[in-house]
Amino acid sequence: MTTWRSSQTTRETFSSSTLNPMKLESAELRVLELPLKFRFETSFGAQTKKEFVLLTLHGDGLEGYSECVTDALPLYREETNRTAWIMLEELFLPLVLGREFANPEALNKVLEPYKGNTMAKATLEMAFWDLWARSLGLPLWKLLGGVKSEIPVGVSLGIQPTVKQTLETVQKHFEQGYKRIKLKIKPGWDYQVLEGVRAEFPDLTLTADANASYTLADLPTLQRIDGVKLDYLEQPLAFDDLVDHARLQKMMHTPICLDESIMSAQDARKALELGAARLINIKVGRLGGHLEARRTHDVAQAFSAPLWCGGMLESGIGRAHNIHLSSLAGFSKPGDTSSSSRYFEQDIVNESLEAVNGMMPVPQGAGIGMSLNREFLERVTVKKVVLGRFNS
Ligand code: OSB
Ligand code: MG
Repeated sequence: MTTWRSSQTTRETFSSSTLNPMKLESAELRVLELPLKFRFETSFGAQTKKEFVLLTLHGDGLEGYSECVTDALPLYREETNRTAWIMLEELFLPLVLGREFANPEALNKVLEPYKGNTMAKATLEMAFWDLWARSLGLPLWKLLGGVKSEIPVGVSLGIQPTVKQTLETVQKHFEQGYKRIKLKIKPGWDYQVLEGVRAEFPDLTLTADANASYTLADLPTLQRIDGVKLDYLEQPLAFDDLVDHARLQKMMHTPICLDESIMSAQDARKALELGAARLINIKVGRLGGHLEARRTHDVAQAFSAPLWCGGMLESGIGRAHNIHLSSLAGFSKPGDTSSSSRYFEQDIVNESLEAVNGMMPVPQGAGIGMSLNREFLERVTVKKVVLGRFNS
């Protein structure tokens, strides 16, 4: 019987475990379309629905679930729903179906030679973690080495038509107890709105996310933003840049947090070493899965850099994965995984994921602790394929 003395003990025990090899028998890929309750506008575009790929893995009479964080278009990073679907259907799933894996490390070895496509890879790895954790009868957070039973969360608020509307939505979420408010900004919609919110909410933990929409030519604007007392400024410069971020950080007091630029634990190490960022936004779906997310967490901790868990407007499946990961000790700042009911009238899971006073409980059931609402799932499915049932 294993005892849970520390996250390290948990990691070693289960990373090397061959207790429960899992044979992957078949997989189901779906594209789902969920209407959003609000129009979500960022510097790269606006969306009114969440279109995403859902993966179910079957093995040992159990199911494991994950969702891919890609969107229809490559506006955040390069991958899209279609590229992820192709990589999963034509390469990654055929490589693993019919095979047995001792643990997620063994599964990842198969994916490792293939460059990039971290969002597609994460989808497979995350579903495997869920399935494997269910087969062990343990909640995912324990296997990952989590230490918290609830996590602090904030909200990410899209660009509003006016400053007045921004103040209203900030007020509403502030009253709901969210621990941090992040505002999306873009050139032409930045200092004025941030300053307006700061004037009304002098003590609010406020941040801004530019989603890569500035360059060093915008330095005068960025230095004005530096006066708003943001907790941090997220991804001001290009999605693939570290060097200019390091230059910018030298010219600003506000800590820079990188999101898009960090695709691996090595990227985090390089960014922190260069001074391109002082904080990291971890997204398991961007980093290629829980193992790489955990390595990124460990790198940030080694640099004493704060980190937090981002979101991509996930349904209850991806949201639950994010919450389990956020239970690790290094997630010192509030994440973006707010209540599911903020985003969707109806989620695809039966369990609720609701924050109370800015604290989100970590699900305690086996795996991610989520079950699918089958009837609703069918209604929102726009494409479906089953793989491997006859060739394993
Ligand atoms: O940059 O963090 C981001 C949503 C889609 C794409 C990128 C980002 C976001 C968010 C929303 O900020 C976070 C959430 O509420 O899930
Ligand atoms: Mg971001």
